[in-house]
Amino acid sequence: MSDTTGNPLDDPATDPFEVASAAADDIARLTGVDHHDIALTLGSGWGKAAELIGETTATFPATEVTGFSQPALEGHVGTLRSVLTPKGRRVLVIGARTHYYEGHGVRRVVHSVRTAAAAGVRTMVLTNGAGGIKHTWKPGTPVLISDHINLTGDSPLEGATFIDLTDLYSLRLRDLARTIDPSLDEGVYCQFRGPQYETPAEVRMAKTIGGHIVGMSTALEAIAARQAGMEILGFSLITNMAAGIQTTPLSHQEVIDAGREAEPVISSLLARVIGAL
Ligand code: 8IG
Repeated sequence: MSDTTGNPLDDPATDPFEVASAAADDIARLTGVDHHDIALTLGSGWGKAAELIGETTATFPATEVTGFSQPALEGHVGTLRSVLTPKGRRVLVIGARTHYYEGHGVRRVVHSVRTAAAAGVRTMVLTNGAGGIKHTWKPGTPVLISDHINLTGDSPLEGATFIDLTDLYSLRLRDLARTIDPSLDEGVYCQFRGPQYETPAEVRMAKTIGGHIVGMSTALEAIAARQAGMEILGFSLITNMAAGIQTTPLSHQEVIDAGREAEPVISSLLARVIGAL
């Protein structure tokens, strides 16, 4: 089943959808909930939303679930939880993102999305911290993702799997989010491989090709979510102006600080949006 890493996803002979199905069984056992309706991946700055969505009925380390990796980064909590909303909907909150730059391959990157799908989820909410290209976006601004440009050169799809990505970030769900906060702006998310931030020239390129947000996650996850037939809502928290847009150098600390400051506001926004789903 698995090679020396102990993760079955690292064995090319393993079917990633079977691993996701085993992971969904683990989640059903650990939560006592055999079907989740919504999944929410928490990126930098969005962590407090989980408490506001509803009542947490189970919390456990992601490492107890088949195929999940240890978190690479402090500030990325490796926890999964099951939350019951006031409307009676079950939300799987994923605080355990595996990033592409970790170098474990795209199967591990999208495993949480495929697991959510196997757990019955139909609505996938993806959040991240990211750099902003629009000058009007100050650090701490939440924005909707309207579309993406995948600059990783990779894909979660294997073989001749031709998948339509029109309306990947559901217009219906973006409109619904704007009924909660009409001031929400939106933009095109460019996924770079990372982990280095962009050069100013790369940010100018992203802007020229139609990008407004630069990040290191989400696009590959959204592709996998679409493959699984889920409806997708994407939010970026602009934690910094992209390189060259601001004059000062980027730092991870700046990202953490902006996230911390914006957290109460964006978490309540996210909770209200999820309440309306
Ligand atoms: I937070 O400026 C965060 N993540 N690629 N560029 C990229 N990813 C990011 C950035 C950024 N800020």
